[in-house]
Amino acid sequence: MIEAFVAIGSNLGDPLAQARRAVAALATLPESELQQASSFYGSRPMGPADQPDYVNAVVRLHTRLGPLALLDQLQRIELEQGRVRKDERWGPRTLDLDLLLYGEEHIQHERLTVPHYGMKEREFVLLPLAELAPALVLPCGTPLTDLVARCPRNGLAIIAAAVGE
Ligand code: A4P
Ligand code: MG
Repeated sequence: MIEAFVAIGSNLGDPLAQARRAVAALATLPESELQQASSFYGSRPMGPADQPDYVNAVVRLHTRLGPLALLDQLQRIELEQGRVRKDERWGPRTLDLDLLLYGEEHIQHERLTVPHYGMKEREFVLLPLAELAPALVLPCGTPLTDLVARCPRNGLAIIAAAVGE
């Protein structure tokens, strides 16, 4: 089994419910076991400010799926749960599932970059990840604690307990 970490992000409709549904869906992935889910965090939007705050979380999986098969599964969940119909047209995506880490692997594929390109600077990824794996060392050799120490919090706050707690 490979240990993988997946980031969840949502900022539309009922983002907390959306994020909880995502954890439930990730618990049913084939050839995989959900090990742990972080608390749910409220976060200010990175990028354009004229959008609602996000709910973010991270989960730890053990999986036998290859990285692209896992990405396929994440994108299937995004499609099944992340899009809502508004006035008979597809609304904006409400769920983002990013593969942060896949074991120790560095992956450069047209569909997949692992470690995820933005994870080292994003408080809404680093803090939930540190909750699950405080002693984690990234494949590049950087301890997660170093990244957390230098990352501004931008108002990040726990808004709900982890699933199962
Ligand atoms: N792709 C490549 N590598 C990966 C990976 N490691 N995991 C490709 C997942 N996908 C990966 O993704 C576009 C393509 O990236 C996919 O087709 C896949 O093959 P997408 O999810 O369709 O597009 P996106 O999410 O709009 O783009 P991107 O660049 O992933 O956006 P970000 O960087 O994720 O930003 N603010 C807060 N507070 N919290 C958030 O969660 N999220 C975003 C989205 C902006 N601001 C935010 C948050
Ligand atoms: Mg994304």
